[in-house]
Amino acid sequence: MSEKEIKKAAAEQEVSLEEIFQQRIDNDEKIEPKDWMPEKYRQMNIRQISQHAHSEIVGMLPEGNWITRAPSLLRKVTLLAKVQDEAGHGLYLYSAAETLGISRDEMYQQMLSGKAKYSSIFNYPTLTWADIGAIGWLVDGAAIVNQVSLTHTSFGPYARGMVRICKEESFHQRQGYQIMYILASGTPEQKEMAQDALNRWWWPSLMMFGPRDEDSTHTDQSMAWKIKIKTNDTLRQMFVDQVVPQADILGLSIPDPDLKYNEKTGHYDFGEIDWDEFWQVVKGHGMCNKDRLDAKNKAWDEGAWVREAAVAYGEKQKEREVKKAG
Ligand code: BYC
Repeated sequence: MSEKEIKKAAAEQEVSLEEIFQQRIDNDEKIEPKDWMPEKYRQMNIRQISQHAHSEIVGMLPEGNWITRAPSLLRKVTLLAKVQDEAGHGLYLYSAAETLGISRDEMYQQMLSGKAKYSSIFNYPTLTWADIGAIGWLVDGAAIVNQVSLTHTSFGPYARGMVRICKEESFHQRQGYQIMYILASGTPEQKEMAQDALNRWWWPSLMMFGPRDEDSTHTDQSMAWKIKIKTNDTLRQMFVDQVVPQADILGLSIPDPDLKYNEKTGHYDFGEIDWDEFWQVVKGHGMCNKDRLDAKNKAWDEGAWVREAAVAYGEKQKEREVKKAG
């Protein structure tokens, strides 16, 4: 609904533009880039989509770290494909955010300067091959829970991007789970490696869903505008309920003494997350925050000649076309 159309509808119904916009959201209509939207809706989408894009791009680093050390050619090819998929996800997401009127350069600079956030999970190191299994199983598993719900988000380009991303994440989750399965059913040392990776990645994976609902800044407005479809705590619980039986199949134990199935609620109760650690990581003081930003800045600086060459090539092509049309 363009500005002209929404103004007409608002005048006819004698309500504000915001009310018509809310009616559209309540009717599950998708909001498209050229539609009228409240400025805050635009900004909230830019924030979430660009942070999501940065997470995909920064998320390539801990896994990329293992491409040269994958234990077989098959594992190497699979990991390479996965890491490449993450780059693709970042690109779809930057494109979706660009339709809201911000340039990719601006978003990217916000990430490189540390102004924009990316998921806390990527500030933890990948110490062993089992970490690649744990990331696929838990991190991509958590991402799927969140992103399946986001396929119903109200902003059209974001919702459509999520459909494809979820399909690819599903392959990522399976490759991770398969790595864990092989290790967990291998030698005692391999099983120990898998358990160690689960011990280190469990709590950070739960933190991916963000602060508790009562501490979340954006949830209320985000839910009202259907930018978010489910709250942080609801998604976190869905993830725990999904993963506990998977850990049982692996014969691994989840590092939480308070984890227990609750007959009354039909869900697993779980222990308290270390919120101090979460906020430390979010504020830039995690184990790898500095390394990640240094690596992205280095790649940006060293890639300057590629960008310059691409622009020069584009200009040459254009000149040639003009001459041809001539
Ligand atoms: N890490 O009001 P809240 C992937 C921030 S990629 C860092 O609840 P919101 C993958 C939050 O930004 C996974 N910061 O926020 C890639 C806010 O700060 P600002 C990425 C966090 O937005 C490669 C403040 O805390 N997925 O899976 O309503 C390989 C208050 O929070 C985090 C997405 O981005 C965090 N974990 O809810 C493998 C999904 N949590 O912005 C896998 C899309 C919160 O006011 N995003 N903060 O300065 C979302 O669904 C939501 O943005 C969140 C947070 C649930 C993450």
